[in-house]
Amino acid sequence: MVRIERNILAKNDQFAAANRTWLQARGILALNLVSSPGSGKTTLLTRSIQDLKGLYPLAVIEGDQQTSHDADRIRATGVPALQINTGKGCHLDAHMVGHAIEGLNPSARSLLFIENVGNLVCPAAFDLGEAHKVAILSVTEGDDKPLKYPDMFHAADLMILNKIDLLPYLDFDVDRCIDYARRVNPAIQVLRVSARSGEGLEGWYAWIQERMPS
Ligand SMILES: Nc1nc2c(ncn2[C@@H]2O[C@H](COP(=O)(O)OP(=O)(O)OP(=O)(O)O)[C@@H](O)[C@H]2O)c(=O)[nH]1
Ligand SMILES: [Mg+2]
Repeated sequence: MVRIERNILAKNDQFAAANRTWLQARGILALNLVSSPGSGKTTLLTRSIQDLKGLYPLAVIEGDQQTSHDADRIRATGVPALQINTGKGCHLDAHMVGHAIEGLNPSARSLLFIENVGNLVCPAAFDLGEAHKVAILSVTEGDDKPLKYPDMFHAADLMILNKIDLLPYLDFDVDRCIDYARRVNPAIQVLRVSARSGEGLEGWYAWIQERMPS
């Protein structure tokens, strides 16, 4: 079993390297959004698209086991989106994403968002060729998640704490959560946002702007 897993990941890494080379050659910033189901990835994306679409060309790859609900939500903003249905699969892999990139053909110097399947486990292991994994954790999920699912927070360069508008109704301890995240990944950056109210989103946009190829 260990050997099969190694073979699958090695194959995935080859496809991921090809995706990364293609994206970097065109100055495209690809961000892989990972989280448990319902943390607010699509809500954050639709809001970000509205605020950023005057600044950069944008495109979105949506991963879900079933339905095209999320791609439909993105297309309603006027930005091209391609839905990948993974069926029984619990994550996107680099081969699927390579085909999606071919289909979308994002323009040079654009921002490409990849919304992974909602799952805090499997997507951590699969490089898609992105520049960064961004972990979204909503405050309704509990502050101990970085310790319970360390691979995901170890793999991410940024943790976005979403739904902070709900903090007054919860016992979520923001400082404790950040401490747990830094225990598994001392370098992780943290932003506190509400995709609903827009609070904190300027920090997210600045984080993106700093990473856009010039
Ligand atoms: N109060 C509040 N609700 C939010 C916020 N962001 C998202 N939601 C709500 O959370 C629910 C799930 O949001 P989605 O954006 O669909 O979450 P998702 O991570 O894309 O979900 P999957 O794609 O199924 O994994 C929706 O009812 C959103 O309206 C927020 O900042 N505050
Ligand atoms: Mg979604």
